[in-house]
Amino acid sequence: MLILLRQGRIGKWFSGIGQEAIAVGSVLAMHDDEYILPMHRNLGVFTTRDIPLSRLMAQWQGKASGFTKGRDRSFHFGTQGYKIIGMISHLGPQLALADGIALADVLSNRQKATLVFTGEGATSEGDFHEALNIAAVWDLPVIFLIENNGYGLSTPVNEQYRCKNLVDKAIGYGMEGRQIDGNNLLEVYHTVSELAENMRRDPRPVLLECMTFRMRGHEEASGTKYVPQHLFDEWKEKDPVTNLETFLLDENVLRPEWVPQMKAEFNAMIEAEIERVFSEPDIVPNIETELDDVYKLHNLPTFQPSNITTSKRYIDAISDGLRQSMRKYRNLVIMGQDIAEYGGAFKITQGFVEEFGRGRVRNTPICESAVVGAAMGLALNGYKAVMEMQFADFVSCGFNQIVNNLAKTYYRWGQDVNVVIRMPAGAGTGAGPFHSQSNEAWFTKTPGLRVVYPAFPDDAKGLLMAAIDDPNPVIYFEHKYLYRSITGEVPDGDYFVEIGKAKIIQEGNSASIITYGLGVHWAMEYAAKHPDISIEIIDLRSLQPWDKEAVEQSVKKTGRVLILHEDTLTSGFGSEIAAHIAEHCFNYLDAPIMRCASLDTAIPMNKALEDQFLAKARLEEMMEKLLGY
Ligand SMILES: Cc1ncc(C[n+]2csc(CCOP(=O)(O)OP(=O)(O)O)c2C)c(N)n1
Ligand SMILES: [Mg+2]
Repeated sequence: MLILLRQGRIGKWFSGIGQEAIAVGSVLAMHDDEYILPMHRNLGVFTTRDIPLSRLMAQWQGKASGFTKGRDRSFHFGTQGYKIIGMISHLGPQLALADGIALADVLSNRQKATLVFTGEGATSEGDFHEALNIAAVWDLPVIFLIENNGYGLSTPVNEQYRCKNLVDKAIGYGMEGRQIDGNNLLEVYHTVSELAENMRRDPRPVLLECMTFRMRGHEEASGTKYVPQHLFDEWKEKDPVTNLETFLLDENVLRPEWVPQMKAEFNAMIEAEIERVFSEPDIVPNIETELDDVYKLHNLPTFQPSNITTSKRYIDAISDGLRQSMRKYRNLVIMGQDIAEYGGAFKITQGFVEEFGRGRVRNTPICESAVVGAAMGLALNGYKAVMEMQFADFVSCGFNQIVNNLAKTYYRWGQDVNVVIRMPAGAGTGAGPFHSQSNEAWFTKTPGLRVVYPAFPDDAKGLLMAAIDDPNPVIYFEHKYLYRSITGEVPDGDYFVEIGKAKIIQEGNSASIITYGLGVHWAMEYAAKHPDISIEIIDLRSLQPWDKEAVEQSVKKTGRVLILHEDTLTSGFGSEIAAHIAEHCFNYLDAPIMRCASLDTAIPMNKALEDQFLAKARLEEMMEKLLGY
């Protein structure tokens, strides 16, 4: 790779020179069907799992025969065939995926261990803490392997952490820790073998700190000026490859004359594989292919909605959808804070532990990021996962895992991630800035996520069951104010509502109100108060994808449109709808497109302030403007 770099034939390269024994030794110690989650310096993981060099090279060069159709770089890919789950750039998020993978193994009694890598630098990320803590609390068979190579880019360990040894942190998590010589292949191999063997029978996590040194720059372009020369001199003596070679020669395992011959054979093989890739034609960009690969195609199961319906509150319909899904999919796990015996902050999972057990109904520590990560890990290893955010506001603590891992994985390497995040959202209860936000627009912006927002009990059940059935990640909004304030008939048994389809709540000719969530009920209240005006109300139900056709049809019929939502005005989802209508229905409009949204402030607690903040306060006035134009 260094030669190719000098020749200008490849781009960035993160060298693992000096650290080879860790990746190679640890992967050799794992069973072939156990998952490995490597980092950017771990070429040895991929070669030890026998991925053909040509395929790796194609991945690095962004060729079609790589693993990501040219969409992601170097080691940023996963492959179920080789049981390797690659990283995203953010480093730390890898660690929690291992938790979920291991959890799936434990729940299915598979007696497997999972190995995940991190550099010592990335141990400073909160992800490290959250992932180790969950693994400890849940007794997950994960080997958290730290490659301590002395530097994180230019930052030496004394500027990274203050403890003497990173392995000491194991004590704080209540797990076993080991520190070993990472430059000794046999020591790495034997340690990991012993640990994995033990953990398969007696599931629990271990922190393994492998001491090593980075003999090159962070990546080749970043140089090594910040590393004192004496460190290179000292560690050169401990080079894992030359030391292994000497050891094997001393032990008469290798004969001296074999060495040049073996090296020549490898060189020839490497060159042949590389040349094959360089002669592969480049990818020809095609917009359709790219857009088609953002979501996995999915058809709802065929089902006959039951004729028997039961009158249910919105909250009970959510509970019903969740319970029905738990019965239907034996591989569904739900996780969240206080959701087990306590039944969740809103009691949606009350009685679930009794029916489904603590394995599938899991209380979590307060660590949103790692729980989203674990949900993804479960999905990578054959499960479905639903995570309950205690309040939608707290999703900010799991944001990275959602927008970078859940959302992008299918596009990046074709792996679907069947995760639903339940989001108790919205205002009306005087709960203030951190318990009442409408944050759907944080997610509608991110390709790869589906976003749904039911306004009625039947849709709440149908969209939840559809979300759980769908292999794509779904952000499921549920409005807290609606929980106990509305009731409706809900079909018993399986019930699915297609994601992406709006519903006409009432037909009309004078104006359209396009809305969703609590806004639907504001619009209905307005229409009931003005029976003389012929209002059409469209409940979008889904925001990503959203039903453009239903909106266009309505606007073409009425010629006047108000977009109403509880979220704040600027860059709220209404902006997207308004832009679409302007572009596609301009000729049909008899008045400017209007938006009625909440004030561009944080949401205040005081009831009078909250009322003033909410879009509803301006609905009468906006409608008057629209109709009078
Ligand atoms: C969240 C995040 N912050 C910063 C970076 C930039 N970055 C990439 S690798 C790296 C150093 C990582 O150091 P370490 O974890 O010790 O791994 P090493 O490179 O030494 O193998 C940094 C700062 C990043 N990729 N992600
Ligand atoms: Mg490092």
